Amino acid sequence: MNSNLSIELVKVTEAAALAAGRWTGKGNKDEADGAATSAMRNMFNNIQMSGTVVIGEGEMDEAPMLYIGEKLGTGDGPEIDIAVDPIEGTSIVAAGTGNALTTLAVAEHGNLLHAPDMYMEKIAVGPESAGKIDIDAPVIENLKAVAKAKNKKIEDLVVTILDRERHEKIIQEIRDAGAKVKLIEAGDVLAAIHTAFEHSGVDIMLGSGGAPEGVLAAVALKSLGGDFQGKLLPQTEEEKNRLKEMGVNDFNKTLYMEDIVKGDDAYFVATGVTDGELLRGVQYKGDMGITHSIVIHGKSRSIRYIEGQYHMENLHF
Ligand code: VTB
Repeated sequence: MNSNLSIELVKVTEAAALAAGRWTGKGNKDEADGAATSAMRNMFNNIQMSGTVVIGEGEMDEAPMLYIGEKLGTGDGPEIDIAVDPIEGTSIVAAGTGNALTTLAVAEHGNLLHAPDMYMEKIAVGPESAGKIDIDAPVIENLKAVAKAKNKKIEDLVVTILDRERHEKIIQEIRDAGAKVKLIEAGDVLAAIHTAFEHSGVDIMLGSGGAPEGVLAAVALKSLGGDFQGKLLPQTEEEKNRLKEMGVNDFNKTLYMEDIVKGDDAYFVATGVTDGELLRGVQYKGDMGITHSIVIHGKSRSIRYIEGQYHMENLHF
């Protein structure tokens, strides 16, 4: 993909963050999500590409914008598949707490898993532990492997996991092994990515979250040299039927990195909405809106941090 695409893509997440940031701390996650989605879609449509949403806000009949299958862009550029999460952590934005993002990933047509909106069991690690994890192994085995790869004691490992009742057993297993648990309220895309950044202090992410979020995290981690494995967890007959329609009959299949994102020509882009450990949130001052973004590109193994300074009156989304 043309590298000029990266700046076009960052404009998309910046616009979504500037729109969503107005809703920070207002207790209204739907308005925040709507504002981000609409800004994202408008900005996408300026890009010279023939894009298709493969992971979006829902099926065509469920979402008016950024639905799965929606065509984006001018239609006369490269064929690109797009995964979007206009706000990763709508509840965070509503509460005004930390680590909410606007995020997207793109890859050449056919290279992203079409993960339906259901749960996925996940394991994510940074580069040192890549190739050493196994989602099918007991928690203790993965902790031992990561501790060895990172030359740490198990007692010093930090494991992030969503703070949910469904994780009670696995949290106990982590604690029984002696490792530290870092509970998060929301946002497992960023939690997974943190494992690739030493300064986050996090070594591994475990537990289940959204399957679409799993694909976004996998794109980033692949480019960062980390590792990610997932398993779809259909909860109902309807979800099982969805998978059958998609040609997935073995629900228990382990999805490795290459099953989730093929090749390396993929971009992961995110802009902070609220302040976080990786990115600052949107700041408004006078007429100005200031954003902080990250662009990660697999092929060039590059990471760019971009600050955007906008005159809000010039933005039309
Ligand atoms: C998951 C997780 C996301 O929402 O989708 C979660 O992947 C919703 O899961 O990062 P629950 O049903 O457990 O609340 C996020 O945390 C935020 O979108």
